[in-house]
Amino acid sequence: MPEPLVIDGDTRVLVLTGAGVSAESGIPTFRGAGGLWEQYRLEELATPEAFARDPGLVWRFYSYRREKAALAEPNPSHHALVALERRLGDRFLLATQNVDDLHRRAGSQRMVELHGNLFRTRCSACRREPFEDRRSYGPDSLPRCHCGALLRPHIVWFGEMLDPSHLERVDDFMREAASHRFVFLAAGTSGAVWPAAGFVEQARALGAGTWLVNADPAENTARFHHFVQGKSGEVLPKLLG
Ligand code: BV8
Ligand code: ZN
Repeated sequence: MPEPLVIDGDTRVLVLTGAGVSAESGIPTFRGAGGLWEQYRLEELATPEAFARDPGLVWRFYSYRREKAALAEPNPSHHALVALERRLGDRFLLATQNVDDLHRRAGSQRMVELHGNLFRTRCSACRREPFEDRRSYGPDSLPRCHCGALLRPHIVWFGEMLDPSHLERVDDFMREAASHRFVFLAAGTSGAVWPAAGFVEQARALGAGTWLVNADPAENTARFHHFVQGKSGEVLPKLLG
Protein backbone atom coordinates (compact mmCIF):
# COMPACT_ATOMS: atom_id res chain seq x y z
CA MET A 1 0.00 0.00 0.00
CA PRO A 2 1.47 3.41 -0.86
CA GLU A 3 2.09 6.11 1.73
CA PRO A 4 -1.26 7.24 3.14
CA LEU A 5 -3.00 10.24 1.61
CA VAL A 6 -3.37 12.47 4.68
CA ILE A 7 -6.61 14.46 4.80
CA ASP A 8 -6.84 16.67 7.90
CA GLY A 9 -9.03 19.58 9.08
CA ASP A 10 -7.23 22.05 6.81
CA THR A 11 -7.09 19.90 3.62
CA ARG A 12 -8.83 20.89 0.41
CA VAL A 13 -9.27 18.09 -2.19
CA LEU A 14 -9.86 18.61 -5.93
CA VAL A 15 -10.63 15.38 -7.79
CA LEU A 16 -10.54 14.86 -11.59
CA THR A 17 -12.12 11.66 -12.91
CA GLY A 18 -12.11 10.07 -16.34
CA ALA A 19 -13.60 7.07 -18.11
CA GLY A 20 -11.55 4.63 -16.00
CA VAL A 21 -13.69 5.20 -12.88
CA SER A 22 -16.74 3.96 -14.82
CA ALA A 23 -14.99 0.91 -16.28
CA GLU A 24 -15.98 -1.24 -13.27
CA SER A 25 -19.60 -0.21 -13.86
CA GLY A 26 -19.36 -1.98 -17.19
CA ILE A 27 -19.53 1.20 -19.28
CA PRO A 28 -17.91 0.00 -22.50
CA THR A 29 -14.81 2.06 -23.15
CA PHE A 30 -15.18 3.50 -26.58
CA ARG A 31 -12.67 1.23 -28.27
CA GLY A 32 -13.87 -1.87 -26.44
CA ALA A 33 -17.50 -1.21 -27.33
CA GLY A 34 -17.49 -4.37 -29.38
CA GLY A 35 -17.93 -4.29 -33.18
CA LEU A 36 -20.34 -1.46 -33.97
CA TRP A 37 -18.09 1.42 -33.08
CA GLU A 38 -14.62 -0.01 -33.39
CA GLN A 39 -14.12 1.29 -36.92
CA TYR A 40 -14.55 4.85 -35.61
CA ARG A 41 -12.29 6.89 -33.33
CA LEU A 42 -13.93 9.06 -30.66
CA GLU A 43 -12.20 12.07 -32.19
CA GLU A 44 -14.00 11.31 -35.48
CA LEU A 45 -17.49 11.09 -33.98
CA ALA A 46 -17.37 13.55 -31.09
CA THR A 47 -16.94 16.68 -33.23
CA PRO A 48 -19.25 19.40 -34.62
CA GLU A 49 -17.99 18.49 -38.11
CA ALA A 50 -19.12 14.86 -37.70
CA PHE A 51 -22.55 16.06 -36.53
CA ALA A 52 -22.88 18.44 -39.48
CA ARG A 53 -21.80 15.69 -41.90
CA ASP A 54 -23.87 12.82 -40.49
CA PRO A 55 -26.17 13.75 -37.59
CA GLY A 56 -27.90 10.34 -37.78
CA LEU A 57 -24.65 8.46 -37.16
CA VAL A 58 -23.69 10.76 -34.28
CA TRP A 59 -27.15 10.42 -32.73
CA ARG A 60 -26.91 6.60 -33.08
CA PHE A 61 -23.55 6.72 -31.27
CA TYR A 62 -24.84 8.85 -28.40
CA SER A 63 -28.10 6.89 -28.17
CA TYR A 64 -26.06 3.69 -27.83
CA ARG A 65 -24.02 5.26 -25.00
CA ARG A 66 -27.19 6.66 -23.39
CA GLU A 67 -28.72 3.16 -23.32
CA LYS A 68 -25.54 1.59 -21.93
CA ALA A 69 -25.09 4.24 -19.24
CA ALA A 70 -28.76 3.96 -18.18
CA LEU A 71 -28.22 0.21 -17.51
CA ALA A 72 -25.01 0.77 -15.50
CA GLU A 73 -24.75 1.25 -11.74
CA PRO A 74 -22.24 3.41 -9.83
CA ASN A 75 -19.31 1.39 -8.48
CA PRO A 76 -17.13 1.76 -5.32
CA SER A 77 -15.09 4.47 -7.09
CA HIS A 78 -18.15 6.71 -7.27
CA HIS A 79 -19.27 5.89 -3.72
CA ALA A 80 -15.81 6.57 -2.23
CA LEU A 81 -15.88 10.07 -3.77
CA VAL A 82 -19.38 10.77 -2.41
CA ALA A 83 -18.20 9.73 1.08
CA LEU A 84 -15.23 12.10 0.83
CA GLU A 85 -17.49 14.95 -0.36
CA ARG A 86 -19.80 14.41 2.63
CA ARG A 87 -16.79 14.40 4.97
CA LEU A 88 -15.18 17.58 3.54
CA GLY A 89 -18.16 19.64 2.39
CA ASP A 90 -17.00 22.85 0.70
CA ARG A 91 -13.38 21.74 1.03
CA PHE A 92 -14.09 19.25 -1.78
CA LEU A 93 -14.75 19.62 -5.53
CA LEU A 94 -15.12 16.94 -8.21
CA ALA A 95 -14.40 17.79 -11.87
CA THR A 96 -15.39 14.89 -14.10
CA GLN A 97 -14.66 14.30 -17.79
CA ASN A 98 -17.29 11.58 -17.79
CA VAL A 99 -20.66 12.11 -19.39
CA ASP A 100 -22.32 8.92 -18.04
CA ASP A 101 -24.13 10.58 -15.08
CA LEU A 102 -22.86 7.92 -12.64
CA HIS A 103 -21.29 10.42 -10.21
CA ARG A 104 -24.61 12.24 -9.90
CA ARG A 105 -26.52 8.96 -9.51
CA ALA A 106 -24.09 7.94 -6.72
CA GLY A 107 -24.88 11.19 -4.88
CA SER A 108 -22.11 13.60 -5.93
CA GLN A 109 -23.31 17.23 -5.70
CA ARG A 110 -20.18 19.37 -5.54
CA MET A 111 -19.31 18.49 -9.11
CA VAL A 112 -18.70 20.06 -12.52
CA GLU A 113 -19.35 17.93 -15.60
CA LEU A 114 -16.59 19.33 -17.81
CA HIS A 115 -17.67 17.49 -20.96
CA GLY A 116 -21.45 17.55 -20.54
CA ASN A 117 -23.93 14.78 -19.83
CA LEU A 118 -25.36 11.99 -22.01
CA PHE A 119 -28.86 12.52 -20.64
CA ARG A 120 -29.23 16.13 -21.72
CA THR A 121 -30.11 17.40 -25.17
CA ARG A 122 -29.95 20.98 -26.51
CA CYS A 123 -30.76 22.89 -29.65
CA SER A 124 -27.88 23.22 -32.13
CA ALA A 125 -29.00 26.76 -32.98
CA CYS A 126 -31.24 28.72 -30.61
CA ARG A 127 -30.73 29.60 -26.97
CA ARG A 128 -33.23 27.09 -25.61
CA GLU A 129 -31.97 25.63 -22.30
CA PRO A 130 -30.47 22.12 -22.44
CA PHE A 131 -33.10 19.66 -21.17
CA GLU A 132 -33.22 16.17 -19.64
CA ASP A 133 -33.67 13.58 -22.42
CA ARG A 134 -33.37 9.78 -22.20
CA ARG A 135 -34.65 8.98 -25.71
CA SER A 136 -32.75 7.26 -28.53
CA TYR A 137 -32.49 8.78 -32.00
CA GLY A 138 -31.09 7.70 -35.35
CA PRO A 139 -30.97 8.63 -39.03
CA ASP A 140 -34.74 8.20 -39.51
CA SER A 141 -35.70 9.87 -36.23
CA LEU A 142 -33.63 13.06 -36.12
CA PRO A 143 -34.93 15.30 -33.32
CA ARG A 144 -35.72 18.90 -34.16
CA CYS A 145 -36.30 21.95 -31.97
CA HIS A 146 -39.46 24.02 -32.33
CA CYS A 147 -37.19 26.59 -33.99
CA GLY A 148 -36.65 24.01 -36.75
CA ALA A 149 -32.96 23.37 -36.07
CA LEU A 150 -31.54 19.94 -35.20
CA LEU A 151 -31.30 18.99 -31.53
CA ARG A 152 -27.88 17.74 -30.42
CA PRO A 153 -26.38 15.97 -27.41
CA HIS A 154 -25.39 18.40 -24.61
CA ILE A 155 -21.81 17.17 -24.87
CA VAL A 156 -18.56 19.13 -25.32
CA TRP A 157 -17.11 17.82 -28.57
CA PHE A 158 -13.47 18.03 -29.63
CA GLY A 159 -12.70 21.54 -30.82
CA GLU A 160 -15.52 22.99 -28.70
CA MET A 161 -14.96 25.21 -25.70
CA LEU A 162 -15.72 23.91 -22.24
CA ASP A 163 -18.26 25.92 -20.24
CA PRO A 164 -16.20 28.87 -18.92
CA SER A 165 -18.16 28.83 -15.66
CA HIS A 166 -16.98 25.25 -15.03
CA LEU A 167 -13.32 26.15 -15.57
CA GLU A 168 -13.79 29.24 -13.40
CA ARG A 169 -15.20 27.10 -10.59
CA VAL A 170 -12.15 24.80 -10.78
CA ASP A 171 -9.76 27.80 -10.85
CA ASP A 172 -11.48 29.47 -7.90
CA PHE A 173 -11.32 26.25 -5.89
CA MET A 174 -7.61 25.80 -6.63
CA ARG A 175 -6.78 29.38 -5.71
CA GLU A 176 -8.60 29.13 -2.38
CA ALA A 177 -6.98 25.75 -1.72
CA ALA A 178 -3.50 27.17 -2.31
CA SER A 179 -3.48 28.85 1.12
CA HIS A 180 -4.37 25.56 2.82
CA ARG A 181 -3.27 21.96 2.56
CA PHE A 182 -4.17 21.24 -1.10
CA VAL A 183 -4.49 17.70 -2.56
CA PHE A 184 -5.16 17.13 -6.27
CA LEU A 185 -6.29 13.57 -7.08
CA ALA A 186 -6.85 12.29 -10.64
CA ALA A 187 -8.51 8.90 -11.10
CA GLY A 188 -9.21 6.78 -14.20
CA THR A 189 -7.92 9.24 -16.73
CA SER A 190 -5.26 8.84 -19.40
CA GLY A 191 -4.34 12.53 -19.22
CA ALA A 192 -4.75 12.81 -23.00
CA VAL A 193 -7.60 15.30 -23.23
CA TRP A 194 -7.13 19.03 -22.72
CA PRO A 195 -7.69 21.32 -20.95
CA ALA A 196 -8.47 18.82 -18.11
CA ALA A 197 -5.06 17.19 -18.65
CA GLY A 198 -3.46 20.49 -17.61
CA PHE A 199 -5.11 20.64 -14.16
CA VAL A 200 -2.20 18.77 -12.53
CA GLU A 201 0.25 21.49 -13.65
CA GLN A 202 -2.01 24.24 -12.32
CA ALA A 203 -2.38 22.40 -9.01
CA ARG A 204 1.38 21.78 -8.67
CA ALA A 205 2.09 25.46 -9.35
CA LEU A 206 -0.22 26.23 -6.42
CA GLY A 207 1.64 23.88 -4.09
CA ALA A 208 -0.72 20.91 -4.27
CA GLY A 209 0.32 17.36 -3.45
CA THR A 210 -0.73 15.46 -6.59
CA TRP A 211 -1.95 11.85 -6.80
CA LEU A 212 -2.88 9.67 -9.78
CA VAL A 213 -4.92 6.47 -9.36
CA ASN A 214 -5.01 4.63 -12.69
CA ALA A 215 -5.00 1.08 -14.05
CA ASP A 216 -2.03 1.97 -16.32
CA PRO A 217 0.55 4.74 -16.41
CA ALA A 218 -1.04 7.81 -18.03
CA GLU A 219 0.47 10.30 -20.47
CA ASN A 220 1.22 12.69 -17.67
CA THR A 221 2.01 10.20 -14.87
CA ALA A 222 5.42 11.84 -14.37
CA ARG A 223 3.70 15.08 -13.36
CA PHE A 224 2.16 13.46 -10.26
CA HIS A 225 4.01 13.22 -6.93
CA HIS A 226 2.30 9.89 -6.26
CA PHE A 227 1.08 7.23 -8.73
CA VAL A 228 -1.02 4.34 -7.40
CA GLN A 229 -1.47 1.74 -10.11
CA GLY A 230 -4.67 -0.26 -9.77
CA LYS A 231 -8.42 -0.34 -10.23
CA SER A 232 -10.04 2.77 -8.83
CA GLY A 233 -12.90 0.71 -7.38
CA GLU A 234 -10.33 -1.08 -5.20
CA VAL A 235 -7.83 1.73 -4.56
CA LEU A 236 -10.07 4.73 -3.84
CA PRO A 237 -12.04 3.25 -0.91
CA LYS A 238 -8.71 2.35 0.78
CA LEU A 239 -6.86 5.54 -0.15
CA LEU A 240 -9.69 7.85 0.93
CA GLY A 241 -11.16 5.70 3.68
C1 BV8 B 1 -11.03 22.74 -26.39
C2 BV8 B 1 -17.16 14.22 -24.73
C3 BV8 B 1 -10.16 24.04 -28.15
C4 BV8 B 1 -17.22 13.36 -25.92
C5 BV8 B 1 -14.81 14.58 -24.56
C6 BV8 B 1 -4.75 22.19 -25.61
C7 BV8 B 1 -5.69 23.06 -25.05
C8 BV8 B 1 -7.02 22.99 -25.45
C9 BV8 B 1 -7.44 22.03 -26.38
C10 BV8 B 1 -6.52 21.16 -26.90
C11 BV8 B 1 -5.18 21.23 -26.52
N1 BV8 B 1 -4.50 20.26 -27.20
C12 BV8 B 1 -5.37 19.58 -27.98
C13 BV8 B 1 -6.59 20.12 -27.85
C14 BV8 B 1 -7.77 19.64 -28.57
C15 BV8 B 1 -8.57 18.62 -27.78
C16 BV8 B 1 -7.72 17.55 -27.20
O1 BV8 B 1 -7.39 17.57 -26.02
N2 BV8 B 1 -7.38 16.58 -28.04
C17 BV8 B 1 -6.61 15.45 -27.56
C18 BV8 B 1 -7.20 14.15 -28.15
C19 BV8 B 1 -5.18 15.68 -28.00
N3 BV8 B 1 -9.32 19.28 -26.74
C20 BV8 B 1 -10.51 19.79 -27.05
O2 BV8 B 1 -10.94 19.81 -28.19
C21 BV8 B 1 -11.32 20.39 -25.92
N4 BV8 B 1 -11.79 21.66 -26.33
O3 BV8 B 1 -10.27 23.07 -25.54
O4 BV8 B 1 -11.27 23.40 -27.55
C22 BV8 B 1 -10.51 25.46 -28.21
C23 BV8 B 1 -9.66 26.39 -27.61
C24 BV8 B 1 -9.94 27.71 -27.75
C25 BV8 B 1 -11.08 28.14 -28.46
C26 BV8 B 1 -11.93 27.18 -29.04
C27 BV8 B 1 -11.65 25.83 -28.92
C28 BV8 B 1 -12.57 19.56 -25.67
C29 BV8 B 1 -12.21 18.26 -25.06
C30 BV8 B 1 -13.50 17.53 -24.68
C31 BV8 B 1 -13.78 16.47 -25.69
N5 BV8 B 1 -14.90 15.68 -25.25
N6 BV8 B 1 -15.89 13.96 -24.12
C32 BV8 B 1 -17.71 12.00 -25.51
O5 BV8 B 1 -17.34 11.49 -24.44
O6 BV8 B 1 -18.46 11.45 -26.33
S1 BV8 B 1 -13.31 13.92 -24.14
C33 BV8 B 1 -13.56 12.24 -24.04
O7 BV8 B 1 -12.30 11.69 -23.92
C34 BV8 B 1 -14.33 11.73 -22.83
O8 BV8 B 1 -14.74 12.79 -21.97
C35 BV8 B 1 -13.38 10.87 -22.07
O9 BV8 B 1 -13.47 11.05 -20.71
C36 BV8 B 1 -12.11 11.40 -22.60
C37 BV8 B 1 -11.03 10.37 -22.65
O10 BV8 B 1 -10.27 10.70 -21.63
P1 BV8 B 1 -10.32 9.80 -20.30
O11 BV8 B 1 -11.53 10.13 -19.53
O12 BV8 B 1 -9.01 9.98 -19.67
O13 BV8 B 1 -10.54 8.32 -20.80
P2 BV8 B 1 -9.45 7.35 -21.44
O14 BV8 B 1 -10.20 6.18 -22.00
O15 BV8 B 1 -8.55 8.14 -22.35
O16 BV8 B 1 -8.57 6.89 -20.19
C38 BV8 B 1 -9.16 6.07 -19.21
C39 BV8 B 1 -8.02 5.67 -18.28
O17 BV8 B 1 -8.58 4.87 -17.24
C40 BV8 B 1 -6.99 4.82 -18.99
O18 BV8 B 1 -5.71 5.38 -18.73
C41 BV8 B 1 -7.09 3.43 -18.30
O19 BV8 B 1 -5.82 2.87 -18.06
C42 BV8 B 1 -7.73 3.78 -17.00
N7 BV8 B 1 -8.58 2.72 -16.44
C43 BV8 B 1 -9.32 1.79 -17.10
N8 BV8 B 1 -9.99 1.04 -16.19
C44 BV8 B 1 -9.68 1.52 -14.95
C45 BV8 B 1 -8.79 2.60 -15.11
N9 BV8 B 1 -8.28 3.29 -14.07
C46 BV8 B 1 -8.68 2.91 -12.84
N10 BV8 B 1 -9.54 1.89 -12.61
C47 BV8 B 1 -10.05 1.18 -13.65
N11 BV8 B 1 -10.89 0.16 -13.41
ZN1 ZN C 1 -33.95 25.77 -31.30
